[in-house]
Amino acid sequence: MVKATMPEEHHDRFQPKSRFPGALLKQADEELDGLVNVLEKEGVKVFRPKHVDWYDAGGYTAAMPRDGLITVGNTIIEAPFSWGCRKREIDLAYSGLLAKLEQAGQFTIIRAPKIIGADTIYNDVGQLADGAGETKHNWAINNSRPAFDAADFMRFGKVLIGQYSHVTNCRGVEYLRACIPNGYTVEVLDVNDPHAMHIDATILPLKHGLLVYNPLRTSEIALRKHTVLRDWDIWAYPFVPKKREHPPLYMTSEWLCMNVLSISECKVIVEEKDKELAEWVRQFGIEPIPVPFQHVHAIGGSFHCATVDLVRDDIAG
Ligand code: DAV
Repeated sequence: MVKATMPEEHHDRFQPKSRFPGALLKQADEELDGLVNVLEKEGVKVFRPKHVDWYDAGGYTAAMPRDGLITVGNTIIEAPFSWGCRKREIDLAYSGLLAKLEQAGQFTIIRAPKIIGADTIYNDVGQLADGAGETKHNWAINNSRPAFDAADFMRFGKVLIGQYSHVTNCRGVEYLRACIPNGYTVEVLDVNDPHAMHIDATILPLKHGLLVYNPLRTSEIALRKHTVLRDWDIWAYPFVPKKREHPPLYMTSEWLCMNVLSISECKVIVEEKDKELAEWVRQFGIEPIPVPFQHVHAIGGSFHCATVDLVRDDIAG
């Protein structure tokens, strides 16, 4: 899994009981607080996860809720993670909040199914597993049980568009289809990404009717096959993202620059150093809100990964 999805120079970090550097975490915490301030100023109600000592608990982080939870209408679905070290993430950091939302009658929560017996999802990988024939790569997981990360899917009105990846298998897609409320569907995008893990540095819906895609991973032709996107204005990401040394991107590619957070039809939160992107979105009547976030990047994601929206104004159905 690590070899398939992480930048090679950081593979040795991915060991049990391997801490992120303390100074980096401190700065990442400050950046997260800064993001919360900005969101609240913009009128967004923000919940934070419970603090968990992941070193003791034997996990990784709960800083990326986009991977573990997806909201579809009034239903919040917990992802059946494939990574062993992530299986308790929602339980330990988010279950209190989920229980409150459920008790308030606002949401139905579907918790991930328990795995009975040994988890065999990594057994005999390296060749296409049974039932994975429609996918192209030799994924790091087989199809022995449902697995997906929520960040492999995005919702466009009543249609969820997703991808197969090193963490999402065919049974995972079927499981998600079975969980979503009536009237919603799941479609799989044709993505060419041998390192695929999460679709939110591959497609970026900036607002209703306007989508940016990563031209190394997918194409306008592939996107237009999805009826919901037929009339959208579709753009290839217009810049070549710069590689960077510090703070390190332990777990992601430089395409993390696409992992911005649209908070309305006319405002998007972008990393403060991504000045080109910030200027570029203005032509669409979108105001960029620059926020420093490079230390959070090191933990595995940017603004989209580090948040999960529960309720949004319904702009277009
Ligand atoms: O392209 O490195 C970033 C998304 C992480 N949740 C990438 C994927």
